[in-house]
Amino acid sequence: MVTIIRNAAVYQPEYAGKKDVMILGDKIAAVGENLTAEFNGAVSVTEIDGTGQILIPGLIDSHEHIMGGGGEGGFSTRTPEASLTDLTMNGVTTVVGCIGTDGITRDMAALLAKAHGLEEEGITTYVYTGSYQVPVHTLTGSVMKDIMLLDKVIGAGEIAISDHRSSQPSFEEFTRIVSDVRVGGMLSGKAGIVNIHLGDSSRLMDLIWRTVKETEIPYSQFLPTHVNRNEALFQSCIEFAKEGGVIDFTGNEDIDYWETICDEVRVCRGIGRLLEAGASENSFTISSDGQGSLPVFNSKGEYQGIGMGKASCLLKEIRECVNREGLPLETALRGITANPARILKLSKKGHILPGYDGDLCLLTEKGLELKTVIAKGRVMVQDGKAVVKGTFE
Ligand code: FWO
Ligand code: ZN
Repeated sequence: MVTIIRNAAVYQPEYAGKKDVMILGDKIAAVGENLTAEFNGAVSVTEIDGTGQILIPGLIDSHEHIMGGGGEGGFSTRTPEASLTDLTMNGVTTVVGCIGTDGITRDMAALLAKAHGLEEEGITTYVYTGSYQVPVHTLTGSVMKDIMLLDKVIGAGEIAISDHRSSQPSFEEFTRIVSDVRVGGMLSGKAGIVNIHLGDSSRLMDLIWRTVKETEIPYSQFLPTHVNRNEALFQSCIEFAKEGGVIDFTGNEDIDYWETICDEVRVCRGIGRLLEAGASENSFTISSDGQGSLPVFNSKGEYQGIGMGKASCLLKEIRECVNREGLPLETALRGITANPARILKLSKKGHILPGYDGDLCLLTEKGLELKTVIAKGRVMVQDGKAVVKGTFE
């Protein structure tokens, strides 16, 4: 299978000019000008005209509830799982699945099965072991074993802190988990990332700060998420990023509504502020929290209502970064390509370079509308329509 995309504006995510990109099998074979493939007719070559379009790496969503989550308002508020096209129709070709508040009716066996299913359907999947809860609910009985022995497990999460739904881990419990994840990652050549769910409480990033100040554990072990959920939390997270940590913004499809009920920081403005404060353009990721619940509680912790995250927020946030915040496209794109690839140690993802996986998206130059999605060399979306669907779609 050979595909050549011609004359697109290539963002690797660094802007590389108008280029052709050749995909051979499931890998990017070449990036250059006037590329030709000579196979003496033995292999058919598909040509895609990228004129007037932007070619970017397939999106990496580092935090998505692929098998559903939620339930904070009772069983009828459990959220549905992601179908293949919930991801591909929004440009996502790599996803890290996680479990949230409900670590009982959602478990690691089911999460892994869902991740394997999506992989069979054509995209790349990983998972975090655990859920909000401490002790961590693993598959093998040990965080370290899960990371070392289960291919898809690249870390632990989303472990909840500073939240009324958290297990309220002590400092000792918390640092034990983080050190197990660190050593498990080290021994298996994986990232060993602890994906931390940050809640709305005034304790903010306290447990993470204490860990990096009082132990030998480096900033790079953490990927705290929902950093933009309120102003005070975001300020602490800016400091974390300035000191070399990476922080994960949660995209929001309906920020105009959320801004009226809380002081959530708009993702594009948050990234703008982060860079103005002197943090590196490698210091942030954006994830969707897709299929996760977005419950609303009042100040007494009483449940008020619920929404659901969607992978569609990712490209929407990129458009806002460019159109509303005036950020360069290549900087904004880092948050869903190069940066998650680096922090999660996905060495074949997140860049348009020879030898990397054939995960690509074509967007219109004007409007940044998604037209084509290729995952591991296979066209999944064409002219904005899904040409490959999940088994029951
Ligand atoms: C956030 C996932 C939250 C689930 O605080 O953490 O609940 O288990 O599906 N969502 N609880 C949403 C905010 C960032 C708005 C989750 C969810
Ligand atoms: Zn969360």
